[in-house]
Amino acid sequence: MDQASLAARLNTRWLGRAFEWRASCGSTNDLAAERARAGAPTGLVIVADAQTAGRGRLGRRWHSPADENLYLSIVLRPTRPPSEIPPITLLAGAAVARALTTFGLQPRLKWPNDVELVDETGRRRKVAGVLTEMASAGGSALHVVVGIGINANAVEFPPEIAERATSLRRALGRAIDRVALLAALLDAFEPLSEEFDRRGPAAAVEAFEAHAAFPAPCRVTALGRPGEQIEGLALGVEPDGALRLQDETGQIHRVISGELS
Ligand code: BT5
Repeated sequence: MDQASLAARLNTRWLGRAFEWRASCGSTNDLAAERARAGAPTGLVIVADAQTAGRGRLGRRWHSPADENLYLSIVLRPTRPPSEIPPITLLAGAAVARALTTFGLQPRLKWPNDVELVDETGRRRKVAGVLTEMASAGGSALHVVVGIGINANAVEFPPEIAERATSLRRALGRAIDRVALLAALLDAFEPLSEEFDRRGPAAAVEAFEAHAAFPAPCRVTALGRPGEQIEGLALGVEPDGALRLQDETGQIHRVISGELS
């Protein structure tokens, strides 16, 4: 993947116009943070064909085999305060969903950071994930790194995720061009990111909800507290990005960070 072939497909003004490609790296999020600390501009995109230490949330692993899929990180320098940054995860999910829609798919977003496709048996399978990381100082966000992994052409998955993962290739029945996927993603993300800078989290929540299925029965585990679970109905997303959840007694909870199952 090179800058010229990406540039030829991109319709963005600033997103992906600075671009770095690696055959392999540990995690594109780490590389992007390093570039951001060294002064990289907003909109820098780093892509690796393989990651040796691809990460999810809470130190989980992101399965990142070579040459099949898309692993990228975007450096942003948002104008919003640090407290408003977490919903960028919702925004990125919406960008992935919009990009997949251009391939004829009907993605579903699962709060806060999963992109899923429904397979032929009705099972929801994860096709992409988002990991947003931020550096802030003195009440402002210095930079944000938005990491996105999309299973593009993987056909096989390791046993621990085989039941829950899928790829564009599996869903479409044909291999897809990763440059075209990346261009579609960046084209979708740029206007969303501009709207986020103007309107803040509300813009992220609206974009997210357009591809999410609410109300949805679910069980929520508070992040980092595996023993604490609430069962109920996910009703939607609050203006600040928190999940609105109704438990069995009818009480409404705001879940700021957690995981749905
Ligand atoms: C995520 O975390 O879904 C965020 C994934 C972000 C990956 C990108 S790749 C580019 C950039 N550089 C990085 O190092 N990371 C970002 P989380 O919600 O914690 O989900 C992780 C869980 O998803 C794992 O524990 C597995 O169960 C499952 N999983 C791992 N790899 C997967 C894959 N390739 N496809 C589907 N599910 C996977």
